[in-house]
Amino acid sequence: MHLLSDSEIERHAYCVAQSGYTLLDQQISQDDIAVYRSASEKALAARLRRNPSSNPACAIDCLYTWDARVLRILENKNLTRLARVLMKREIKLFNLTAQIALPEGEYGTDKSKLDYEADGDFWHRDFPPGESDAPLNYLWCFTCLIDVGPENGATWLVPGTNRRQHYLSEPEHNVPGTFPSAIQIESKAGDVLVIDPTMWHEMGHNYTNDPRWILFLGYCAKGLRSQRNHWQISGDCLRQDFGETAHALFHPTDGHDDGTNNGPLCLPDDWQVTLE
Ligand SMILES: O=C(O)CCC(=O)C(=O)O
Repeated sequence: MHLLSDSEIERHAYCVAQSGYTLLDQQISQDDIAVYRSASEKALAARLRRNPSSNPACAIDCLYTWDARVLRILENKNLTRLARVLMKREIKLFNLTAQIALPEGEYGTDKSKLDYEADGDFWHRDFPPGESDAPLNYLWCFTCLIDVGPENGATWLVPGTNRRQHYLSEPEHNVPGTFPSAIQIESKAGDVLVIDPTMWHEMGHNYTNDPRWILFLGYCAKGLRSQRNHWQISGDCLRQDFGETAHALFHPTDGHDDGTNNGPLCLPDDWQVTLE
């Protein structure tokens, strides 16, 4: 991975602040793509065994439980530097997830035919936009594990909708239809699409026969609640191998009760969660 200069990081941060997104090319090696892909495949197979779903949008939390080597993405200094510049404070892990767009014919139904009140991953903001000059609280990094384009479910974005002063009357979440200025981001395996999750975005349709594989890495500012209690879920065994960065990103010392999502987790059968 090529370490970006401080001015390149500043330039990416500027794009996220102004447009809501940026694209960092070729951030991970072929080896890492293979590791993250195989962990995602294992997680997906287990998910489909337990819960055959008709929803083409499939997110499997805590991907590191399927292969500890997935934690290598946390060592990417370009991503952590960018997150710190945008949040202007210490950061921690929000979630590390296999973010999969299933082929709509094979496993799922056509996304456009889903009930939009169900969780179909239609247009949404993950959080309301903050004040325009406030540092970000959350940052999403989508690492492509396959070339991604309009045919296999590339992410759609509405640039600039992260900026509060730009909205007039707020559209409703998940309502079908599109935004006239929406764009779909094409990227190569190894590229990372970074977005401010307060912007309007949605997963595209996957018209191919293969799943679209993305590794989702979400950061939040320390002091906020992350999506899962990663410290507890990672367990003693995995924690022994944490490098300094993983330790800092998982550590629960900010006194908040992590786990904004208490829904069921898909973990390997023999996984031991350490309750503290
Ligand atoms: O998978 C995608 O393309 C979009 C994911 C998404 O909407 C989200 O993580 O909030």
